[in-house]
Amino acid sequence: MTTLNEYLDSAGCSSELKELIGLISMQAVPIREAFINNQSYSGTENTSGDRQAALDVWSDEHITDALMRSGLVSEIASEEKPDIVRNPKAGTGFAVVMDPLDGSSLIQVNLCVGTIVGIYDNSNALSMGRDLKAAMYMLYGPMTVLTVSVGKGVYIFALKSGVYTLLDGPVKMPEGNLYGSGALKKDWTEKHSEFISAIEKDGGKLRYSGSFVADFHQILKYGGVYCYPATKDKPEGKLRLVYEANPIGFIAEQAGGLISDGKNDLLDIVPQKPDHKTPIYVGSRGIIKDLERIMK
Ligand code: AHM
Ligand code: MG
Repeated sequence: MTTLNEYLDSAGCSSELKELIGLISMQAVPIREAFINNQSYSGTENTSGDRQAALDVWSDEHITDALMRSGLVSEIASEEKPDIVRNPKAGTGFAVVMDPLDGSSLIQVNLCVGTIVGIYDNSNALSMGRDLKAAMYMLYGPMTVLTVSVGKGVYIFALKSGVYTLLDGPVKMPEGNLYGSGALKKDWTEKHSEFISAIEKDGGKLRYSGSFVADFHQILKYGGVYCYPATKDKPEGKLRLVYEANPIGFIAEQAGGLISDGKNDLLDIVPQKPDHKTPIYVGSRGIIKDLERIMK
């Protein structure tokens, strides 16, 4: 059985990148342990105005602490913090972007949530997604699973007795028929409604949990599309380019899929600010191409 370390060696990762991916992936253990004592809301909001769950705050502080102590990272941009955290002493040039706990409205109902992370090696957390050196997410489902790409395909590992071992990969996203869309239907734009109707006519099967990372994981494996669209009142949508779209988009593209705002490949957009929001459509290549035709 190939371990995560063995895979990263075979993919030609530097020892620093391997150490960083290893360190982040192992934070799944304490985060999982923390679920039981962090079931409430914290009474605070993040910069996007979302209510923060206690586990959002706990995971953010926990991962930030581990990264700062490692001395491996010079910039950390987190969905749960208004400002980028800097460590001028770090000499490696890694910048980490993260959503420490995505899908946090599902914590109290014990549905699948996860941690999304992107790694740049240019000391700049506000880079476009295409410049990512690596992207990964840990899913806290029945198993703890790590999906990772270092720009050489996508691989999935499962955590067993403290070691990540290969479960699947290289993963190729098929042209499947799953779809899920966020936002209230009454607020959808005409073009978005047209796109969803076309999918439904084609035999699309609805799957939407409210956890982007978990919803994306099934699109990665089965194919289809996850959307959080622009709405009539919020043209920029809800989700964030830096913490959510870029790492997931990088993984989607590495698996043969695409990510778009309806018109442009999101991986080519330079973030204007840490909490830059964007409409998101991510999934199978053919469906995203159809979407872009409809949205034109
Ligand atoms: P979070 O990072 O605070 O959890 O917010 C992002 C989440 C996504 O995981 C999910 O797809 C979306 O927000 C769900 O929003 P809604 O409840 O409006 O459908
Ligand atoms: Mg999120």
